[in-house]
Amino acid sequence: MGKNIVQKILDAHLLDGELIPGQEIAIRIDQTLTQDATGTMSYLQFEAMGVPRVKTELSVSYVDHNTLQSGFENADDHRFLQTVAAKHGIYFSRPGNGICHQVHLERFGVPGKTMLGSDSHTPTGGGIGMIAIGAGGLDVAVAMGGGPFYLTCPKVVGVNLTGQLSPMVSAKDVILEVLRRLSVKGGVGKVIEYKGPGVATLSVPERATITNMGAELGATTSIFPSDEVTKAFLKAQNRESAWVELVADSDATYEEEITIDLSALEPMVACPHSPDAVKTVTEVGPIKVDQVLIGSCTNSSYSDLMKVAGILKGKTVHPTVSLGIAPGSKQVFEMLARNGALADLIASGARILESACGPCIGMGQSPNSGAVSVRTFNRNFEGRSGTADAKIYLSSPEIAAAAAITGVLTDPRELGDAIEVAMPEQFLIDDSMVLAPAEEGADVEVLRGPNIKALPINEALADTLQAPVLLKVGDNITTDHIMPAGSKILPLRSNIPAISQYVFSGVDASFADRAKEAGRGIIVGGQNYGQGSSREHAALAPMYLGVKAVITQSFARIHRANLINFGILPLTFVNESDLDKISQGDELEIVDVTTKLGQEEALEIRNVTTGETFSVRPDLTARQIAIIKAGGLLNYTRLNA
Ligand code: MIC
Ligand code: SF4
Repeated sequence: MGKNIVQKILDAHLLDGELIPGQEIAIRIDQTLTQDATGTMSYLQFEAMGVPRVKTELSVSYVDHNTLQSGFENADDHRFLQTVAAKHGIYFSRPGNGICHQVHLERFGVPGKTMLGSDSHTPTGGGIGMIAIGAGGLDVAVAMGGGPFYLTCPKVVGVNLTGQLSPMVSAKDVILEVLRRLSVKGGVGKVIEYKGPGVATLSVPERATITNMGAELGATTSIFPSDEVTKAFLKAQNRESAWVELVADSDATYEEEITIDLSALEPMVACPHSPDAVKTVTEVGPIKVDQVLIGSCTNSSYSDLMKVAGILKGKTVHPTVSLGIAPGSKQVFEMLARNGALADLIASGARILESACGPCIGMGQSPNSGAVSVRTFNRNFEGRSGTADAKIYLSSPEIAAAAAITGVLTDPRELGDAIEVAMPEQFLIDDSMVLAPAEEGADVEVLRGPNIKALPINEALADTLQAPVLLKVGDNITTDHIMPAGSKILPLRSNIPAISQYVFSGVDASFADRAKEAGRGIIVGGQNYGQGSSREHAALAPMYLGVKAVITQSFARIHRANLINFGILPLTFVNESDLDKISQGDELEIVDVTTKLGQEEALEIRNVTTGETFSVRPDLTARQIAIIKAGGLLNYTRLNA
């Protein structure tokens, strides 16, 4: 029987299990990437494993999230990352070189390979035909040490692309259409594989925009074929030898299929506060815009910014709009500078920002109170911008540039002639900001500033779990709710005692104090708990505060895996309505939990406060049960070493 691309790559990397959707499989990981905000923990964990050199084909450590350096903390983190990379065989992409996903696509991505990244937008690599998956830093550390990556074998959704995008309609509109149809949890347990005649009409950076934001579907990853377009992109990056052809067999099958006619798409935006609240620009109408931000790992490629420059050329930013532009990489930035497009951007009044994540993760450029901000980014969760009541719309670069000039949300087709940008035949290649590791790691001293604190280690699971419900929340709680980012909190990513003070701080300011006082606790939530980022701090910091279990109606993939990695029990209600049987403050009890895990499909929980009982499902594999019992993956790895 014919295979789709996902089956081909997984098959070639399969170490354990069978490719049957829903079953746990283990795969070999060829490449890893980390970024600074998750990387410090990941490398501390890697060090704790005692492996001298990474065992992957390629591992890269990027610094892109936290480059404000408003205190010594970030700079200390960067120095730690640089030295730890040199010691253990990891390439180091210096701050200034660009956003991890953009740089990786340009300089390192290889079709047909697997990649694990400690960032949820790692699937950007699917644009070049990789199986690129976002995971917690600990999973990435294990992969660097040569260990397998365990995942639930996904279903494969075939997205058949037909037709061709109309002028001023872009790749962003394609992924917004997918989000509109499937929703932020529509991709859970699935990989989205793009196919059909429309694929050949999309460039690699356009494909990467689509696979990047596939993360917002909750999908395991997304992937495009590797074809002549991929080959031309790699050739233009002087990397033609990395190309292999990768297409689905003609009789390949898919668990689900949908068709998108590219010709029928219109300019769209995701409205506040969810990436799937998608409407056409016409439907939303000409609302007043206060801020426009262009960049992020979704939309900061050379062609994206050339289109923006084309639209802004000879125009002035509207007097009531603040326009910020962050090129995705040094390559993009330098090419714009050399060809004059940067001058057009500057002349228009754009505020040029560093090649980094910046405002996407709340590091600067928070908009004014109540602002409408149009951004080419991938997430518009409430508060993520740093301004609690700001309203963020996610759009293509074309829409963003149009709004910057007119001051209102504008269909870019109204601006007149479309801007066409051809893919360059040759990108500007200069890898001087990527440092190769030392030949002899033993000679390298790892430099740790005072911001690098020891890893907290969990205790083994107790036989009876009795704890108070510290917090009860609703649906679609994001990791930004659980462990916020932003310029005050991000510098504390390598300091768990300090950062844990901010757990749920935007939801309930007294959470951390309450947890510390109780010494242990349970969190209760609704659907899709933990959606969004891969940050394991959203599990690690609650663990530090004594959280033992999270009970919800459903979980997002990466967060659930992170909970297990840190020894927190992820439980789902057998009857979803039992959520109503719990109030914040209730004392819950599970007796003989260590014995029952693995023996019984459902566990009984007694609400000690009300006397009621209800059932929950752990849905854990034997390996995951062993990890939880040990108090997390690090303890488990040590026990089994
Ligand atoms: C994000 O977009 O939320 C981040 C910041 O890139 C995170 C990683 C992190 O929190 O460090 C992600 O998406 O995984
Ligand atoms: Fe950086 Fe934003 Fe992309 Fe996350 S989503 S990697 S913060 S640019």
